[in-house]
This record gives sequence, C-alpha cells and structure tokens, in this order.
Amino acid sequence: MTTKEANFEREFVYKIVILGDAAVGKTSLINQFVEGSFNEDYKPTLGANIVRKDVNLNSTKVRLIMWDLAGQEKYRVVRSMYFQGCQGALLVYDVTRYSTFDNVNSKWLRDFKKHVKKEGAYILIGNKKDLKDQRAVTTERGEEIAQKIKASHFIETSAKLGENIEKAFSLLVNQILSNHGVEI
Ligand code: G3D
Ligand code: MG
Repeated sequence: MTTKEANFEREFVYKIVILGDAAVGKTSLINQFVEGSFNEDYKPTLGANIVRKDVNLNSTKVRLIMWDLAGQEKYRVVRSMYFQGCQGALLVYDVTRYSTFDNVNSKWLRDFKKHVKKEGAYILIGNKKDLKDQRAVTTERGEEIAQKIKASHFIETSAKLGENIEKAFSLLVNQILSNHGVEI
C-alpha cells in the first residue's frame, strides 16, 4: 500500500431534511449548528433553504446538505423535491406546544416514510428546552414517542442557548453512516 492510499480519506455526501411545524426552531437549529449563532430576527423566506456543512469523523469526511423548509405554506409544492435523494431527517417539535409534538408522528414522519423508501434515518428532537416555565411536553413523553415511532435517538435541545445541537446532528450522521454500513 502506498502512503497516498494509507492516508486516503473517505468522503460521503448526505442530504438531510429538517421537519416540523412552523416556529418549532428548525432554522435556528441549523443556524446554531452551522454558524454557532442564534438570530433573534430571523425572517423566513419562501421555498427551501439549503445549507451545507462538512463534518469530520476520524478519517471520514461527511458533507451534509441540509434542507430547511422556509414558509410552511409552500411545503405542498416543494415536497417531492424536498425529499428527493434524502437519507435522514431531524423531526423537531417545540416542548412548549403539544400540537407540534402530535404532528411529528401524524404529519411529518408519515410524509418522510412515504417519500423516503430506503432505510432513512430519523431522530426526534424536542427543542426550546430553555423555556422551562412553559414546558408542555415532558422528557418522558418525548422518550416514549421516540420509541413508539422507532426514532433511532431522542434528544432535547435549545437552539437559543446552543445546547445539544452538535450532539443532535452527530447522532443523526452516525445513524445514517450505520444504515449505509459505514464504520468509523
Ligand atoms: P422554524 O424555522 O421552525 O419556523 P425558527 O423556527 O427557527 O424560525 O424559530 C421560531 C421562533 O422560535 C423564533 O422566535 C426563534 O427565535 C425561537 N426559537 C427557536 N429555537 C428556540 C429555543 O431553543 N429557545 C427559545 N426560547 N426560542 C427559540 P421569534 O420570536 O423570532 O418568532
Ligand atoms: Mg424556518
């Protein structure tokens, strides 16, 4: 084996989608992950925002192409394009609004499964954990549902405080790699 081969770095490109009701914090999670910043004044535009980030795991490079819905009302129009070639999803709800939790299963996961036929990976995220006084969905309920819907992981985050963001994305990336038989 030549030195060049020994140093060979594997590269993978994966497309993931961020799913969840309006204002659960999808864009904030991505912004926090990509830039480490929280923009209080973020204004949604129309269609889908596409953001890229490279993640290095040992000698493996994973390029993540993240699709974020911008303007929930456009979702029906962009839906099939949105899921095209997608390998994983972050299913996001807001721990202060129970309806967003219900919709994860009844709407978002259902759609994901309909469009992503092969072994798509998905994790469940309860965002806004910093809003302790307004919490409507307990951690235990989140864990229960995650098991019921067979999400590979469950994690609570705060896009505002930057808590558990890296961890959430790396859980998903690891699950995608594992679903594709890639060992790191
Ligand atoms: P979306 O992309 O899912 O529609 P956004 O959601 O990322 O646009 O966030 C919706 C609102 O929730 C924003 O507030 C944003 O600042 C806030 N938010 C997002 N994540 C968190 C979090 O973890 N904690 C708290 N406290 N707020 C969060 P505005 O007021 O701009 O609508
Ligand atoms: Mg958004």
